[in-house]
Order: sequence, then structure tokens, then C-alpha cells
Amino acid sequence: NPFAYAPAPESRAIVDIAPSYGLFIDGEFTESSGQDRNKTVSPATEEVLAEYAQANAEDVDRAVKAARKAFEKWSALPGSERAKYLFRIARIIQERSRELAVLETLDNGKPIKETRDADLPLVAAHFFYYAGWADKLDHAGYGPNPRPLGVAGQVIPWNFPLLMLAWKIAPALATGNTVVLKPAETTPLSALFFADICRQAGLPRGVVNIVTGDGRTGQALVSHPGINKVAFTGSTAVGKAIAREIAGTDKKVTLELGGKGANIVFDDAPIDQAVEGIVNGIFFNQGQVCCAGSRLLVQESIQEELLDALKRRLSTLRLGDPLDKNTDIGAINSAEQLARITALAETGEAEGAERWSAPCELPSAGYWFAPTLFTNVTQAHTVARDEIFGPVLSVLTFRTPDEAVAKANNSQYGLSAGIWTEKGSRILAVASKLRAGVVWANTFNKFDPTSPFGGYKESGFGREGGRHGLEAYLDV
Ligand code: TXE
Repeated sequence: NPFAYAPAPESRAIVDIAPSYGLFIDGEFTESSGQDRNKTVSPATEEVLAEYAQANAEDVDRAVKAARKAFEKWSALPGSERAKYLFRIARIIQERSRELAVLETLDNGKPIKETRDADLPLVAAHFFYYAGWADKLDHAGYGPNPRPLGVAGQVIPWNFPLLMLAWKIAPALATGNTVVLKPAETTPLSALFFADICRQAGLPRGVVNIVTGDGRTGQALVSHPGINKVAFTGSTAVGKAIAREIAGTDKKVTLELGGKGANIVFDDAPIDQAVEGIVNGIFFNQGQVCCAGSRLLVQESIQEELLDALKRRLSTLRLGDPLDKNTDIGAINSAEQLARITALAETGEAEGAERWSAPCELPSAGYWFAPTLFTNVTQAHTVARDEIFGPVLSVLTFRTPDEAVAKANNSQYGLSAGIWTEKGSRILAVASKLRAGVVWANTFNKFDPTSPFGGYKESGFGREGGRHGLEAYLDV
């Protein structure tokens, strides 16, 4: 067995998780005014990691008031001063990145290989990137006096807890806004550790506030009259509920919602490279990625060859302990998410699609789902339409580039797409017809803080990242 060699897993001893956490308001950890507590568990073992406060409306009000008060001074600072804090935060994240990577892996269930090599470097990069903007806003074509909006209420999901926090907090702070952020209920820990980093960086009180809790806390936050801007990443259903909630107010909003990305492989594609890209596209973070390439569109003539190669590759993926550096597939984030994936996969079978799962043993404790393919899929099948948000790939075929484009665009979503071909002219022609916020060519899931990210159609609106990401936080 070539994989018998197993180096020591990354030690969880480098993270000091307290048994219980309060809220971070006005620069201090404080208790909720209510008694409600939640628990966060390790999805790989179901072991309780910590208890935390379920913030109520009164707590949210306190956090918004602290952010409002801090806004006066923070927004008046010269950009070069705000930049210093952001650079400091970025450096502390780098210094503490092993600790944060282990923490994120414990709370989320994703492989340490990913938190170490993708999440944490991108988190630091985001803070460095937006730190660089803070003193340049006056000279970036925004006119002489771009103004921050005020207090941002930010609600984030559990799939990239710290990275989604960085996407939200870095541009808000760079532009002179203050924030109240609510992490997801299953992954509150890295946001609480980030609060500690804010203290370590000497960030003025109230500029960043963290309120933990479930959807009720999120609802209290987005509906609070003291919020000027709502930034949300999560399900399309909740995104729509938030849009309804704030309709009729003067709040600005950006929504980053679901997806059903098409990964289009033409017959001249380098097959081995495409297989790696397909695997990365749908099995990175167990497929719990809004821009996952969850629909494979393969040109009919190479279907057999590609699927054979893909199945061979999937059979080598190692599923198990997320802290083991060799693990490719970690745990599903929660029992609820596992139930959702399981139900959609069962629907796929019931509707007549053919199911194939990678041969791997699932641990007895924790939430696990083997990498799975569906073939014989038509566009009418639920597995071709609904976001599964799990390690499940639906395979469809096409004959011509036009048919590929039509099928790729046949979705309520429009977040991501991929094209695999040797022909540069085809990449440009096809990409220009795809209704998706990002199109990758001969690669997938590449992220960069300089690049705007966001959706068409029901994948949401507004862009995060890059220069466009600043606009969401400025009145010009
Ligand atoms: O999402 P929710 P869930 C999709 C994915 C997944 C499904 C459900 O398909 O299977 O959504 O996941 C907060 N007002 N995505 O239930 O509920 C909630 O506490 C304000 C795609 O976890 O949308 C959490 O912090 N906030 C997605 C956040 O919203 C509310 C990432 C997201 O949770 C709220 C996650 C309310 N009424 C799931 N209700 C992506 N685009 O990456 C809940 N929340």
C-alpha cells in the first residue's frame, strides 16, 4: 500500500480552546444578557470543542452601538493609519497561522492540508491587499472624497469561516467602516480567535465586534436600524429572506449565495490535467464550496475515457482524520448538512441517475460522505439543478460548444464555470457566453484577493475582492 506511510497528524496541542466563550463587544469579551448557550463540535469526532453564547437582540444592539460609537473616530483616521492596523492584523495572522489552521480544521472538519495551504494564506493575503488600499482611496478614481457607509452587519457561513470573515472585514475596515460580524453556528471559534487578534493588534475598541449565535442572531443583526450595510454569504433562501427583510430601508446590501458551477471539458483537453481540476473543483472542502464545479459537462466522444480516469483518481483519495497531513477528504461540517447531501443523493438515485461512490471506509464517529459521481444525468434531474454542497458530482454530456454553453447556462445560479481545452480562441469564445461571475480556464478554484468575486442570477449580487470589493463599502 503506497499510502501506508503516515506521518504524525498536526497536533491539536498548539491550540488553546477555552471551554466557554462570550461575545466580543467594544473591545472586550463579555457575557450575553440572556442564558442561551450553544455548543460547537468537531465534525470528525462529534467531540464538543467549546460552548459559546447565543447572542440575543439586546446583545446585538449593544454591539451595533459600540460599532456606531467607534465609527466616528475610525472613519476620521487617515487611511495610512487604518492601513497600519490592517497590516498588523495580517502579520499576526501569519505568525499564528499554524494555530489558526488547526483550530479551523477542528471546528470545520476540512483537511489540514487545505486550511494550511489555502485558507490561511488567503486570509492573510486579503488583509495585506486591503491594507494596501486604505491610503490610496482618494487617488483611485473615486473622486476626492469617498465616504464609508457606517456600520456593516456581516453574516457568514461555515464553509470557509476565517476566509469569509477576511472577505468581509478587511475591505470594510480599509474604507473606514466598523463592523458587527456573526459567524455561522457550527463554526464560531476562528471568529472568536480573530477577536483576540484584533486586541493583539491594538485595534481601537468597537471597530470589530463579534456576536455568535444562529439564524436568530443573524436576523436581529440585519434588521437592526443602526446598520447601514448588510453583507451576507450563505444559502439563496436566507439571502432572499434578508433582501425582503431590508427592503424599504436605506441599507446597502451584497449577497453571495449558492451555485451550481459547470466544468466543461472539450475533447482536446489534456485529460490528466482536467481530472485533477475536476477533483479539485468538486472535492475541495468536501464540495462545500459555493463556486464548486458540481456539474461536469463532458464532450460525448471522450466521456468514457474521462470517467475511467476520474474513477481511478477518486479511488486514490484518502478520506479520514482532517488533522492528518495526508488526508484529502475531511468530514462534512454538520449532521444537518450530511442529511441534506444524503437526501439529495437518494433523490438522484430515485430519479434514475446512476450512482458511483469511491471505495473508502467511513469512520464510525463524525459526519462523512464518500466522493460520489452521478452519471446518466439529464438537465431535468434534481442532482443537475439543486446545489448539493457536498462531494457529489453530476455528469452530463454535450456534442458542440453551443450545446455546452446552453447547458452550462441552464441554471438558476451563475457563480462559477470552468473550461478545459487546448484552444485559446475557444476559451475566449465560450467564456464570453457563460453567465457566471468567474470562469476558470484549464484550472479551477483559483482565488486571489485582487480579483472580484460574486454571482449572476440567484447566486447573488455585488462583488467581493479586488477594487470592486471596495465599492460595496463606499458612498462616492
Ligand atoms: O445556510 P444558511 P445553512 C447553502 C448550501 C447549504 C445550504 C444550507 O447549499 O446546503 O445553504 O446551509 C445565518 N437572517 N450554502 O443552513 O442558513 C446562519 O446563522 C440572517 C451556500 O448553513 O444560509 C449562518 O451564519 N442570518 C453558502 C449564515 O446565515 C441568518 C454557504 C448561513 O447559513 C438567517 C452556506 C436569517 N434569517 C450554505 N438564517 C455559500 N454561498 O457559500 C440563517 N442565518
